Amino acid sequence: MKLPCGNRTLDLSQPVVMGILNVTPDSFSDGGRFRQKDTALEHVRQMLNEGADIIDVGGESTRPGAEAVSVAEELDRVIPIIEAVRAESDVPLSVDTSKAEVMVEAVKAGANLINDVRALRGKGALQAAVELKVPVCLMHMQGEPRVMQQAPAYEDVVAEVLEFLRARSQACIEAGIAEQHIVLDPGFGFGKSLQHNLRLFQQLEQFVALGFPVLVGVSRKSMIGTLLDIPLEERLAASVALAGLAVWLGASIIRVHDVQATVHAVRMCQAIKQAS
Ligand code: PT1
Repeated sequence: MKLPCGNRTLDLSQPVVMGILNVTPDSFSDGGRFRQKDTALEHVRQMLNEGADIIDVGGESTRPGAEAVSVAEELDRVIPIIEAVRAESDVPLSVDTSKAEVMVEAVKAGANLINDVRALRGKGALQAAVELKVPVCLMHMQGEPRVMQQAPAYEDVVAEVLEFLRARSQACIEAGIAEQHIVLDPGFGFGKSLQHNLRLFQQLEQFVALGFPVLVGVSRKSMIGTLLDIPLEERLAASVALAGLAVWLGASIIRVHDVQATVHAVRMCQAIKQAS
């Protein structure tokens, strides 16, 4: 499978690593926007050196408890960074947003893929994505980040998330998005208990069987923290193990903080998977 990305194409016949670039303000630093841009560019260069195939730029935190941000604030965070990365590299860039305005401006600034944790259900988002003609990642989330972990509930989490993604991909195709432009994501940690997340991961092959490339994002998430009772800084080994397992189960895009370790794990697992 190939995802067209501007001048380039992202070849998904082998799994690829997506490096996370958060451009949400860090309450512990007050570097200002200029230093933030420098820091972001440095981080992108490092991830590219470590073998990232695509960089995901996000200006809205969607971790549990996070508050919504305004369109103006999100544009302000994300657009200058996309422009700056694009000025020095033709790396495939995705924009992690649910807002139509941000999608439009981000693609104008050089983004190649829309990564939407709300699966284009936001106001104007589906129409914007249709008109922009770029690939989209549709993710499942129950509720909204601020409250999604309060009481996640399903009768059958696998069946419900599968049905949601099947319905959303169908709606996108009917609205005019090309079938070859769709990526699906079960949305680990988004309105899911530990047991829900474990079950979804165990059944990842059912998501792969829907016929679209599957993105998996579990890097440093609380499903690891809760199961192992360890803080964020100690979740590298488990994150890398899950990346390898995701590849084994057929995932195409692995979204991570720790690019180098993940690239090594992904390559080894893929080599074993394909050995003849
Ligand atoms: C993801 C993802 C994302 N995750 C896609 N985009 C985040 N396509 C942002 C926790 O439980 O998995 N797929 N964009 C980050 N969101 C979270 C959610 C971070 C849960 C942490 C947790 O710790």
